[in-house]
Amino acid sequence: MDTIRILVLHGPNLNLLGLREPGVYGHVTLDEINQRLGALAAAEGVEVRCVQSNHEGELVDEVQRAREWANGILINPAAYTHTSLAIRDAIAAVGLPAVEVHLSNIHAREEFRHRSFVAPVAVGQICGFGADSYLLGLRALIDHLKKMDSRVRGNDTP
Ligand code: CA2
Repeated sequence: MDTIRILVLHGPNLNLLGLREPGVYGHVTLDEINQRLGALAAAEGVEVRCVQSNHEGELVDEVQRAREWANGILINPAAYTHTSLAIRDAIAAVGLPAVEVHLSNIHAREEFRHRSFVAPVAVGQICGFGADSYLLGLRALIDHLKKMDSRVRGNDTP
């Protein structure tokens, strides 16, 4: 496989991480998360491009553009997780493997956070591990992409 390229998408308000409400979302900033993802990606020989937007349409645009350059998508849709049919449809339409991540355990929070529009079109969901959810998600996505590639090449080991 050529170099694996992954789009990391952060949804609305995640630019405030570490700066507001540390009791809920921790002290780690979005820049620190992106640096940690970059370090893991470099160690794995993978490229990541990190984008944050507060706008649903921009997130949809990024998902669509990813079709031209990325092999997979790591996404924390934030509040759009629970509302956005548009982001879900974009992920389904581009057909790139996506892993959904959340800092908090959305299933242990308010009922309105339990439903994810994105989860049914994702490879899987990782939540509740704070900033580590992103690193676990990136590892899971890289492993998934490598397994897909080895299946295509027919050198999959049982
Ligand atoms: O736990 C997560 O990662 C969430 O995606 C975070 C979203 C929330 O709506 C989801 O239900 C779960 C909220 C992100 C807001 O981030 C902030 C960061 C600092 C201060 C205020 C908000």
